[in-house]
Amino acid sequence: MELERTLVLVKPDGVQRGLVGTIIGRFEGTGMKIVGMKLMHVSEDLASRHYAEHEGKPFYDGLVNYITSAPIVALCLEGPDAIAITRKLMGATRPNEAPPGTIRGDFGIEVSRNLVHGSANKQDAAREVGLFFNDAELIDYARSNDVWIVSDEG
Ligand code: DAT
Ligand code: MG
Repeated sequence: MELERTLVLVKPDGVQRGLVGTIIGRFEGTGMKIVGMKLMHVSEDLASRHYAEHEGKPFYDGLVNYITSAPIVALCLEGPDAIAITRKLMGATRPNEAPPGTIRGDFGIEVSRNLVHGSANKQDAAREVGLFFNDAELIDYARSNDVWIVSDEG
């Protein structure tokens, strides 16, 4: 399995509701490695670049208002298949379609307050990690238990 990096955002509702630890814990629990993490405000400019694919859609203005309305926590997670694993833990975009056990299924009700972002594919992941983190903010390090999370024997 190829080592991937992906962008995760705990959106303003997750921060406001005190769910940062719970949400990060779900991702950490898999063994994915946190290689970048910060509390930050998203500017209008960053929001419009991050959500460029949605520009012109009916929910776009609301989406930009929401993501810029209060602080978020941005994370870069690393691991084999990190993009798909992150999306699986998040659940479907609409919380009412996200199964129990997923972040959106367990903590969300409405699509416009769905708590968490995760990059959709490799191309988006590379672009989005680059929007939220500079090189110095992404830390390469080993963990003593890495061999108990991913076998080097294939
Ligand atoms: P995802 O966040 O699961 O990748 P997406 O990329 O299709 O979903 O949309 C980005 C965000 O936009 C999504 O998390 C919530 C919001 N959104 C999507 N569709 C919406 C809709 N029909 N009404 C309101 N907000 C919506
Ligand atoms: Mg998306």
